[in-house]
Amino acid sequence: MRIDVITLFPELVEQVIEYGVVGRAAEQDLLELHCWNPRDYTRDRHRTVDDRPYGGGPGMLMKVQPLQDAIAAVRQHSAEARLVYLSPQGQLLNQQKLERQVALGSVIFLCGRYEGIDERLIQREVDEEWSLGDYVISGGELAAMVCIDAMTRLIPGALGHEASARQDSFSDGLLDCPHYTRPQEYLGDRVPGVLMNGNHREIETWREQQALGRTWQRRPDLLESIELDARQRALLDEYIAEFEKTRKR
Ligand code: 4FN
Repeated sequence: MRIDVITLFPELVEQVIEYGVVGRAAEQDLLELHCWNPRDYTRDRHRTVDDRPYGGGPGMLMKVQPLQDAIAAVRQHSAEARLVYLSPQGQLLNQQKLERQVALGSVIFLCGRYEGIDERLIQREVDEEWSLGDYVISGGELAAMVCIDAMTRLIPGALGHEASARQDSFSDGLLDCPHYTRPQEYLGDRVPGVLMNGNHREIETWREQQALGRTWQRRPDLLESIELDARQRALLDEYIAEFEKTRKR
């Protein structure tokens, strides 16, 4: 899979292939990352990449011509790729959107800086707008790096066998169950007994029930987009009944 990134900070974005899962995927040529700096497409002596907003006001915008030329240059290599602008106006990103994009193949990420880019450029060039969440950040680069990490994990062969199995369990759309490691007793708190008894069927059921219950308690919005089977429904009902009981005491 090829990912192109248009950014004023290519050295920042390229860091993402220096470490961990993404690093190994790049080494194995499962991921090909290319950065394009609009500054390399400027035509003035000062290599200007920002410009003033019409209508006045504080802040600058990204200058149109260098961006336009950088986009044209990427398009020569990735003609068919989707161009995604990372911006707070975008659709909130989730695992499903990332899965779809990986299935489609190559993508070009456009990273904003300053106050963003000219609206006409968005209309002409941008296929999709994605947002990581509702907070102010300084540029789209960290958002692009999150997308690159999350997408790489979905490339077949990028994860080892064990991590791949874990990934599959994430894609059921539920939150994770709680996890425990040594010591068995930490500041007087003991590890749940079920995890110590070696009965793997029972452990699996407990974990699934915890995942369902915690999703119900902390992210009920996630449950609405999942179809629970009868067994899961029963496990969740039992969790809820137990919760209501201990709440009254
Ligand atoms: N951010 C908000 C409202 C208005 C502006 C911002 C903001 C970087 C170029 C965009 C932000 C958030 C999630 C990219 C935020 C994202 C960005 C993202 C982003 C510089 C202009 C800017 C109401 C969300 C707080 C700066 C809300 N996911 N402007 O952050 O690029 O991808």
